[in-house]
Formats: sequence, structure tokens, C-alpha cells
Amino acid sequence: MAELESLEFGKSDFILLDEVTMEQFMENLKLRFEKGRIYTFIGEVVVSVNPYQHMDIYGKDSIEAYRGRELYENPPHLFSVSDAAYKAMKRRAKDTCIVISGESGAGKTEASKYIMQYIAAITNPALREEVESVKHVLLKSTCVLEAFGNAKTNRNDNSSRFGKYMDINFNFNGDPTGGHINNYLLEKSRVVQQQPGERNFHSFYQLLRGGSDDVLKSLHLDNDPALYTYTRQGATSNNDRSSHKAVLHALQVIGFTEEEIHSIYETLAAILLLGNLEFVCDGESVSLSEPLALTEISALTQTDPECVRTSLLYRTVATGGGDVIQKEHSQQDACFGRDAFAKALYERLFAWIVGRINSVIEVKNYNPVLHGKNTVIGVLDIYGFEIFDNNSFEQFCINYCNEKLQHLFIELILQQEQEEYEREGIVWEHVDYVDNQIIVDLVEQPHKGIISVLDEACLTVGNVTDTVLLQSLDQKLSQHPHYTPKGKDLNPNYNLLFQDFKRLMFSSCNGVLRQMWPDGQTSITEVTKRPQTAATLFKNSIVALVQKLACKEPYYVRCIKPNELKSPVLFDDARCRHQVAYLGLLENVMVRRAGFAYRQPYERFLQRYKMTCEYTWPNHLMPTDQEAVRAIVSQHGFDADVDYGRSKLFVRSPRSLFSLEQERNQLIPILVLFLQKVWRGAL
Ligand code: AOV
Ligand code: MG
Repeated sequence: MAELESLEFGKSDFILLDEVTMEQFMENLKLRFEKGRIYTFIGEVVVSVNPYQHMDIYGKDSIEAYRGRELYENPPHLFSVSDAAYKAMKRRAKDTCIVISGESGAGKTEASKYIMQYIAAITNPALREEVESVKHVLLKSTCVLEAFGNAKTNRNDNSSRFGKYMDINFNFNGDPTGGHINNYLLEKSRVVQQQPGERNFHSFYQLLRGGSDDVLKSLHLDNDPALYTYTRQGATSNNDRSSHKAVLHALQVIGFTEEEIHSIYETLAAILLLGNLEFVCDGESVSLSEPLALTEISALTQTDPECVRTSLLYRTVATGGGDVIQKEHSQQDACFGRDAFAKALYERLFAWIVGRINSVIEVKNYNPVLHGKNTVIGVLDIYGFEIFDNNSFEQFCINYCNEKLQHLFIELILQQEQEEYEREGIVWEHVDYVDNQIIVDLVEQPHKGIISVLDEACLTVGNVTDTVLLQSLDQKLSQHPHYTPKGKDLNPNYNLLFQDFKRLMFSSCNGVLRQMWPDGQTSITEVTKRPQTAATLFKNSIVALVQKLACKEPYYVRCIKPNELKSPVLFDDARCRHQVAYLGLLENVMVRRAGFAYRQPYERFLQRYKMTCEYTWPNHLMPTDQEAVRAIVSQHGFDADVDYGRSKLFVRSPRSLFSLEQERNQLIPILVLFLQKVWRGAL
């Protein structure tokens, strides 16, 4: 509302559009983007357009302006939702969450960082040391996770290749006491292969470009990414060197020991060297072409070189009779095994880092009787929807996850409206919206969903080829209106990491590495159980995530990517319109407006508008606030436009509020003048 008068920036809330049409929506979105107003409300939802340039709106002054204020008192901002989520948590002891969605490169991760910074800035005014240190670790963890979990893709130079959900715990004072990070399916295939124009995870380049000569030497590495198969194609960036310093510092601040940090780098080095191993076949048997690299890998992982060699060239299998034999790999299997090993090393390293951070920030010794209710704000920043020239299993998972979140959005936004109307005793009008349940079902339904078919194929004994899988998908799903048969490679679901590697790593003399491979202690005869497939594991983790979000009071940031060129000035109409459509933003406005565009607790409404009515200024004498509000509404003649809830006034059309707001704006200078005179004693 603060921006009502400055219409040159467009409407600060889409609810205020004259008509809710795609044309008007887009016109407003574009105008605001061009005027540098990257945030716009839909009620409590914040729509954000990636500015692709530095914005001077996140500093101390901005933080102060939003701190403790109501949504309508300031222009729309990430800080508005952050503060709303924080207030709800603190005042009403509610667990809340902020869900940030949008496609790859739309600005989710940046948004999540500003939100965290805001929450950190407004809490712990007493500067208590233990709270400050929790805040520090929470903020620093982002830097570490980005280094290991982000990479340059063709859509985003700093694309999150994992999903992240972070809970921040608060004590009754509203100060952070700890947190917990959940990570979702890291795109580990990137470790061994990237599409043209893309890079491996930042961490590799940072180490190679930023590590000191001594460190690199101790890791048997050279400083040139072009020397390693896994990093060869990615160009180094200017930031790699400085980022390395920042990450190292962050690791230290979080509390990683020198030994742990060294183990992290040793693992990265081992992966790079593994990638350079080639296998040669002399017609009979397969052997390694680089015996020196083998010794270095074994030194880095503190394992026996002979064991490294055998686990790369052979696989141990238990025969039906209970015997254990060594089976030699084909050249192709050996390459496949090597890559699977490299991917697993990285994935486990990542999971271990997350776990280690959690062990530092998890709330310890919290006594609810002593400390009051422990409340939570969750921040979700997941990998965004993406389509590449070559899409694999991971894109399938990422996009499925985005469908799930979209579905949750639909449910919660509608559900919340309905609940609010019911709570306040207001009659609710229905709006039709596109429900993507059908897509979610296509993926996850038991027995006939894609994941189910995939599982069946992967767990069938024997060699299942992609063709067999595709046939089976066609067979089961060809009738589905949203299924299009297409030949694509879905291999990564079958997590074929030979058990030999697990046992090898568990035999390491490095305690940190051993921690990452606890399953390496299982004996060969025990591991024949069918493992769960990656798809099912992922589905289960996303279902759990959705449950976690659904039991919290949600706040939404909907991010839009204005163009494909990372340009700060280009607003690609068609691309933006497409996003507005699939994010369901127009329906969001309709739902919000169909009922009532504005709602305000009586007390707040009075505070703001009591000056516009003789019966309420300076204070009303009526028995209840509701009656006082009735007096204001009647005096302005919009009785027909409102409904009175139990604790709130509901206003159907925004125009009624415009007029009130305008009158208020006209009155303020007069009142100020009046008050100045009073102070000067002139009256
Ligand atoms: P994403 O998280 O939504 O993509 P990012 O948050 O990484 O996207 O944003 C991509 C890039 O856009 C950033 O690296 C910045 O250069 C720029 N950017 C985004 N938001 C802002 C902002 N508020 N101010 C200035 N620049 C910004 V992905 O992780 O790929 O789905 O998986
Ligand atoms: Mg991201």
C-alpha cells in the first residue's frame, strides 16, 4: 500500500489490477521489472523477477525498514515475507516455512540467502554469544554447500545441483538456537560427465585454482583442470581462487578440524585421479594403464594399493553354494565401476559434510519446560525445473519434485483461504484452477506410475536394457493423457556401485573416510538383499519433505526468470508469460480476489484509518473495535463491499481501500501541520 501513490511503478500487489487478465498481469510485471521493482505481492505471496544486476535493496537500512512491520506498510520485498514468517512464529508460536520456487536460474538460491541474512539480522538484539555463533554457522554453511553442491549449467552459472531444506530453530525469545539441513538427491552424475558448456561442481576448480602449491603437491595434483578427465571441459572462472579461500574459512568457522578439511581435499583429489585411470584390454584380461595414479589414490584414501587395484578390476560375488569368488570385469564394466565409485565418493562426501554441519548446529540440551516452546522456520531452496538437450534421470527427479511443490502450493493456498473464511465465518466463493495432481500421479502412483515401472525394471534379475524399460512404460502408460513415449536414457536409477568399493573404503585408515562408508562393513553374503532404487528413495524423501512443509504455516516466494541471456534489461514476454501460467499466478490472484482482496484485523484497520472518520478520531468510544470499523466503512459508503469476520474486516474490492488510502494521504499533511501548531502552542 505504501506504493499506491506511485503508480508509475505499476501496482505493488497484483490484487489491485483493474481486471485479472493475463494481459494486465504481464503488463504490470514488465513495467515493474523495467522500473527496477523486482518484487510484487499477490496478497502475502511475493513474486520476484531475477534482476540480473546488483540491487541496492538488501542493506541495513532496508532491513530496518521492514523489521516488525506489516506487509502493506512497505513496498513488496523478500524481507516482507521473511518478517511475516518470523512474526507468525514469534507472536503465535507457529512453525512456519518459506517455500521458494521457480525454474532454474530464476533466483531461488539468492532469495534464500537474503532471507537467511534478514532473519539473522533481526534476531539476537542482545548479541548473546551462543546465538551469534549459531547464526554464523547457519550463514557460513551456505557458502560450503554451494561450493560442493552447485555447478555451472547452461541455465545458471551457479546452479544448485541438490535440494536444500533448512530448519532454523528458535527459542521463546525468537532467537535462533540451532538448525538442521536436509539435502535432496545431489546430481552426482555431474562428477564424471557434464554437458557441453557446463562444469563439474565448483569445489574441484576451487581446489585446483585456489589450493596452494604445497597443498596441491601433497594431494598429487597439478593446478590445471584441463589435466583431469572429470574437469577437463569446464573453464575455470575468476572466482574460483577467491571462493576457495572463502570456503576454507567457512569450513574453519563452522568447526571442521584441520584433519577433516584435509580429508575433504584428499577425497576430491582421489576422485580427480580416479577419473584419469584408463583400462587396457590385451584380448584376455583387463589391466590399468596408470599404475602411478593407483598408488596415489591409495595414498590419498589411505587404503592398500593392491586392494584398490582389485576392486577396480574385479568384483566379488557370492555363488549360490555360498562360496565367494572374484569375477574379472570387462573393460566396459571396469570403466563403469570406476565412474560409479567416483560418483559415490563425491555423494558421500557431500552427505558427510551436511551431516557434519548438522552436528554443529543441531539444538542440544533443549528443555521445553525451561526454555519454552521451540519453534521453527523452514526455508526451502530446491533445484528448479529444467529441460536440457539431453535429459536424464536426474532431470526427471528434479522436475517431479517441482511438480510436487506446485501441488502443495495449490493445496495450501486454496486450503488456507477456505480455512480463513471458515474461521471468520465468511461465505466462500469457489475459483477453478488447474490441478497438477494428474502429473504427480503419473510419476508416483503405486503399481502404474513411472517410478513403479522403473523400479520393476531395475529390480528384475538379469540385464534390463533401456529398450525393455521404455517398452514397459509404453505398455502401462500409453493411455495416460500426459504421457508421451520418448526414447531416453534413464540409467542412473540403477545404483550399480559394486560392493567391493564400499568394503575398500571402509578399510581405509582414515577415520573420516570410514565414517562415510559405514555399509562397507557388511559381509559379501549379507548384501544380496534388493536395494531400494534411487527413484524410490528420492520419492520417499520428497513425500517426507512435503509432509514437513504441510504442517507448517507456509509463505511463498515465486521466482521468475526474465530471459535466457542473463540480461538485466530484457523482459522476454513469451518466456515470462509461460512461467506465470505454469506457476498458476493468475489463479492465485483470482482466488485471492474472488473472495476478498484485503483483510485486516479490526485493530490494525483502526490504527491506520481512524483519522478519516469523526467518530473514531482520535479514539472511538464504541463498545468494540468492530463497531468502530463499521462506523468508518459506513461513513465512506462502502458497506456493500465488505464483510465482518470475527476478528477481521474483509474488503472485496481494492477500490474501497484506494479511496480510504487516498483520503488518509490527504489528511496526513494537514494533521502534521495541526500537530506542529499544537506543539508550538499556537492552538
Ligand atoms: P536458482 O537458484 O533459482 O537456480 P540463482 O538464485 O542461483 O537461481 O540465481 C541465478 C543468478 O541470477 C545468480 O547467480 C545471480 O547472478 C542472479 N540473481 C538472482 N537473484 C538476484 C538478485 N536478487 N539480485 C541480483 N542478482 C540476482 V537453480 O539453483 O539453477 O534452480 O538449480
Ligand atoms: Mg539454486
